[in-house]
Amino acid sequence: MRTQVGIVGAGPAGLMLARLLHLQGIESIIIENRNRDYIENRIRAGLIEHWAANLLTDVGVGARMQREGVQHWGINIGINGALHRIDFKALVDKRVIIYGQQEVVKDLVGRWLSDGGPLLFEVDSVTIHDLRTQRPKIRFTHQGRPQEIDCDFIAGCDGFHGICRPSFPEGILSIFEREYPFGWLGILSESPPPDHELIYSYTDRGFALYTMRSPTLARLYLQCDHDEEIENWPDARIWDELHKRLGGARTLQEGTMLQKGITPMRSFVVEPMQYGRLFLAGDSAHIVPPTGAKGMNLAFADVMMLSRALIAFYKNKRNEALENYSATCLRRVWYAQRFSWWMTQIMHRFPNESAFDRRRQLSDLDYLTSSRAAATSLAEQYVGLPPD
Ligand code: FAS
Ligand code: PHB
Repeated sequence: MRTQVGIVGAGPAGLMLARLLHLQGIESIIIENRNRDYIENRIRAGLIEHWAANLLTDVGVGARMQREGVQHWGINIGINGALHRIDFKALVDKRVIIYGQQEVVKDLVGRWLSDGGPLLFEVDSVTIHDLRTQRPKIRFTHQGRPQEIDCDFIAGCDGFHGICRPSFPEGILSIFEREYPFGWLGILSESPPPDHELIYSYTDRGFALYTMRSPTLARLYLQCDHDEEIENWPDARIWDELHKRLGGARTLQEGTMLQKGITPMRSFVVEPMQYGRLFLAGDSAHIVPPTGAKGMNLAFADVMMLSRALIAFYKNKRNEALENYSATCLRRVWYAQRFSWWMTQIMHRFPNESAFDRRRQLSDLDYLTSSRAAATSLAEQYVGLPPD
């Protein structure tokens, strides 16, 4: 097969890139190693930044999000049961939208296939080649037959566990990472969330996040040990801890648990994000702890930059934006890394914290919830800065 851009991975990054290029008449082929049902039902992020929500609408896949998504003009910070609202409307006049990542993926896949876009599901043994030539290649098997995509560029949108990042030759990549001494136990429950907006709750017992997918579908997270086993958390224990970490601020209704799982917490960045004609975007190049809700939004920002660079190449034969892709993306990536690290360290209990750390953290939370300047800084970063 021959195309202009070969895209490995049908997550938010790969699907949005294909859409942005399609709108400019640039061809691409997407290959995905899972089946359609799996990627359209994989529970992950749920919060869309202001500019990213506008982007989904601008590229013509935002109608269902507008109908079924929930606009939020603020969040609540809980400190041992005392709630403090951060008013996005008053501080930055922007909103975020709560709409499941799997719904975004469903909308992007639906539009791509209805436009006749090539997307091969359940591919296997994917390898990439000739990255430093003008005609890189993607080799894989599909329905048991060996296949090859001959293209001008490869977009590595295959996530943290993909094959594109590991395809960089030895010694090219610098890795920056930080593991956190805790994880998140997340549940999806058929019950109303305790508040119509998110509650980030700091308590002496540890962090909890009360978010939702709809007014009747709660998405609830608990800070747990990083090596915790889900078997140690029967539903009753999860509910008991969720009640306790709400600290009486709101009433929490229990419901049927549809899904529960534990996510490790890490910060991870590789530099550079390109090698020859291979360009990484999204989780294949960087991971943020979900406390700042930046994961999916950062993937969209990367492919905004990459699509602009590819459009400049194909439309105006300009190479600069492609050459500067990595540097351009990494400035924003490190902004998101800094914010996500900061939200994580201000909201969680750390196992080896000193008494001084404890007091300093409580004073941090006090300053955040009583200073307009601090709240504005949080609001500006949380709703997301549009990709420049
Ligand atoms: P993705 O991982 O979404 O997509 C990569 C795609 O490539 C996948 O479909 C994968 O199947 C495919 N692929 C992998 N290897 C391949 C190969 N060799 N060949 C072909 N295809 C291949 N963010 C939040 O903000 N809030 C959250 O609550 C949150 N929860 C998360 C929970 C989990 C368990 C995980 C892993 C992430 C979570 N995130 C969350 C972050 C998440 O939203 C990511 O940032 C987002 O999915 C990144 O999108 P992509 O870069 O497109 O990668
Ligand atoms: C979610 O709704 O899943 C969500 C929201 C905000 C976060 C993390 C997860 O910070």
